[in-house]
Amino acid sequence: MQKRLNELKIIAETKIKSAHDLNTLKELKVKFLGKKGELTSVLRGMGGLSPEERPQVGALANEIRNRLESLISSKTEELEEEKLEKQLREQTVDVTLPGLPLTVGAIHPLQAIWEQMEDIFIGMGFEVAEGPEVETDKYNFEMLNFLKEHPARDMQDSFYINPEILLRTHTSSVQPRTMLAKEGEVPVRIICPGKVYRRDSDDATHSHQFMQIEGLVVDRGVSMSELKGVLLTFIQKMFGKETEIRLRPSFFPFTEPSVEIDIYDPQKGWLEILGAGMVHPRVLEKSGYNPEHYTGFAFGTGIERIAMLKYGIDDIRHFYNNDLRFLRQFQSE
Ligand code: 2U9
Repeated sequence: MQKRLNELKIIAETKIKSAHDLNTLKELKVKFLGKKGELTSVLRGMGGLSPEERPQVGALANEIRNRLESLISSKTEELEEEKLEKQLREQTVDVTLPGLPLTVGAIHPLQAIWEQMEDIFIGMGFEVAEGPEVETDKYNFEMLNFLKEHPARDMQDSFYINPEILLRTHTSSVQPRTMLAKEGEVPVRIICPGKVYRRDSDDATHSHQFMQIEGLVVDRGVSMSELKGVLLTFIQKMFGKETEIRLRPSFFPFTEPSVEIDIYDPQKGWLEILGAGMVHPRVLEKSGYNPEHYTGFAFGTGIERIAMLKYGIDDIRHFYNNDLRFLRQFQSE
């Protein structure tokens, strides 16, 4: 039996030493040392040995097991190291190869104008206020002094969900919400940017959905000259500090007096850019501000309109088509 064990040892040693990969090594471990392996099967015959022989054979079998186990583990280490080295050799990075081009996105021109306008007004002490796009008749029309028969209230001009609820037609609905929340506290100095919806047919200058920024200031002693100063500052920061403006009389239900503001373009002449006015006393009153004590001014413009004037864009639909040839022109903005 000792002879059989020594033979087994020599065969196993030779095979382990000449193994070329980790899988073969695993198989050899099972073959020689596993539960159904060759060493175990030789040891099963120990029952037939004399009591003197048994400890000697047992000791030899243990010695062989230990020897084979340590041989397998050192060979495993050796093969793993070889495998790793091979991998490292094959995976060397050639740092001289050209890199993959990175595609860099650009801020959408409407987003850029939105952020620029926010920055300018925040710089003049305004806060940004937001409200829902699905609005009630109360905040979209009633609180802003639109009479019941005003054409904007017509089902044909606005997207109604039911007779009381519609998609807001201007961000002016945010202002009465903010004023009511302030419960008569002053100053109110807010801008309201956001999407608005009108039931228009889309063409080069109209879209059923566009973006506005409207602003509102309410305090004691707010005047038309402050309105003009704030809006001239905004316009000159947006279009250049030499830009000239003019004010024309206009009409909005929520302001009295109302004006439209034009900027002067040497090639195109006067271009309308903003609507504005002193907040109508009835509008102040409805939102909890006594018009005997407080006055206010408000203004509004389309973000698309500002972007079209600033970048010389002639069709509003360019903003929504996501044509990369158009959008890439704003890469460095
Ligand atoms: C309250 C009181 C007054 C907001 C104002 C305008 C003038 C205006 C339009 C211009 C073109 C928006 O993009 S547009 O359709 N807006 O001309 N908006 S004053 O006045 C308010 C708002 C809220 C409580």
